[in-house]
Amino acid sequence: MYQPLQHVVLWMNQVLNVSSNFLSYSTQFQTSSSLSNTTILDFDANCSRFASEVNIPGVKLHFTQYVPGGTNLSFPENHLTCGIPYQTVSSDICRLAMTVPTSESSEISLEAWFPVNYSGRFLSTANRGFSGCILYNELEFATSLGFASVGANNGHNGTSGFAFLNNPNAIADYTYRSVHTGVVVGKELVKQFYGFPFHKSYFLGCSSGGRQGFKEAQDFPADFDGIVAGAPAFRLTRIMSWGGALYKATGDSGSDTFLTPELWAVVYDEVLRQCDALDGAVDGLLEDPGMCQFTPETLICSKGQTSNCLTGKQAQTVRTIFSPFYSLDGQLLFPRMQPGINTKKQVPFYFEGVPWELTEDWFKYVVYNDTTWDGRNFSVADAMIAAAQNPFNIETWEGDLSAFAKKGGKILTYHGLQDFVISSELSQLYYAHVSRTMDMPPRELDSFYRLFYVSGMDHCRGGDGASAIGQDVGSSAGRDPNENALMAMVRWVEEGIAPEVLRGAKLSTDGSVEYWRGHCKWPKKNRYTGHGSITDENAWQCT
Ligand SMILES: [Ca+2]
Repeated sequence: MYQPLQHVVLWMNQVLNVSSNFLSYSTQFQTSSSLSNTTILDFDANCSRFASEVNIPGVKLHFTQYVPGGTNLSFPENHLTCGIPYQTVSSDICRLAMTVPTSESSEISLEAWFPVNYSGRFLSTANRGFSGCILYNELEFATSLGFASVGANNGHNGTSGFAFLNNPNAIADYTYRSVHTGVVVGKELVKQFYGFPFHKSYFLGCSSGGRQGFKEAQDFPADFDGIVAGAPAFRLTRIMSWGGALYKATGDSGSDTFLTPELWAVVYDEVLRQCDALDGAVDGLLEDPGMCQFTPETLICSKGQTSNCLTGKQAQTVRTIFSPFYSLDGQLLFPRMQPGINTKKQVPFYFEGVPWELTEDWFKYVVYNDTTWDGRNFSVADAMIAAAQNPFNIETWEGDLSAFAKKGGKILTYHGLQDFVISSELSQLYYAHVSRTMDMPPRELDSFYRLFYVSGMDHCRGGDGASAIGQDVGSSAGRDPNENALMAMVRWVEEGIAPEVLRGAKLSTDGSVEYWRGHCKWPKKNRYTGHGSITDENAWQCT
């Protein structure tokens, strides 16, 4: 057992600037530049020494590395498909890299990044897609805010689903075990490294990571005090099938049902013409896509018209995409793609005339264990087989969050209204499911579970609107809880002040704020009051 050193405690006190009032420590902390050189040297030495002192059964620590703030850290061993070859680290950290077994024949790669300017808070990052990738950018985001953070590789390396082939252990790691194992180990490492335990525990993730956050709330309610989960991939098998269904709707690029990027641009203009003003403001953003019952038939070519218009078959393609996806026996498999995705700027990969890679991977490597399965043959019958299979309950659709709520846990979830990967309607379906399962109306769910829709946000980030809510390293206008979703969660957990709106910034390319907009807490919707500039957040009202 690592023994806390006197100077560790001393610099902890220096960093935290607290003594007896630890729990009331606010969301502010000192930057490492205000620490003395002696403190940094001690931290560096402790980081090096820790490699021989860590003692957790099963954990194989490969190295520890002191990383001074400003270092551009490269990851030569990171799988190329992960797309994170390097990461600038803004604060002084101790980096620990290890493997941890998850069964007799499986393991995760785990990294722990422990900042000098530790706020006393633990945080787990998550993953994306099928990725077996440690999200170093999210570790940087969290450590820059003072969290002692961990990130794991989901039990495999790279973004392909190939690792799942005849390998239930890899699927179990992906579904729940990688994150949970990382949390158990990470929390113990925090205690051994800093010499005293964290006081609150947090989760940050989006997409597959959003699903991992809800999986934790459902199955391991003690793991976190606060969970920030974006665009959660609930109903994962159905997302895979929906991808197959969307491809079948468009057909191959040569088929008469297919729309070119030029035609998708025409469709987007028509969506805005029909629905942009429904929220009171013609600003290129739909605040409430639920009000948009899009009629693509207005785009059918008039006699003699040969461009910028659709055939009847193409209009059917668009109508199918903006309609729910049903099973053979009439059950809802997946909600519609919400209107308002900007298909003028970017045609979603579902519409590109080839089967979506993840759909093919899921059916090849999980559903059928058949590497010859061809996404062009996808049918609704396949969707039903996949949904019934639901390995390790990856659907993450449990509606009872009472264990998590009872211990005081909080969930803040957000979903972009321009999300072209996971329909934003999925989040309100899950919200309604929890509401009915727990017999709680929204005003009671508010005590522990809040959903915010973010207009003009693509999948997890980006988009045309005020989408920088403080969810990742490139989507933050500040550290203040009023401008940062993660710090808003901290304030909710530690001070009991829950966010009524989630403020988002529209960032220009140089990172400056063009305007703010307050995103409403579901089921309220944003509406322009008609008074003041459209880019003035006070000109909008949640009703
Ligand atoms: Ca609008």
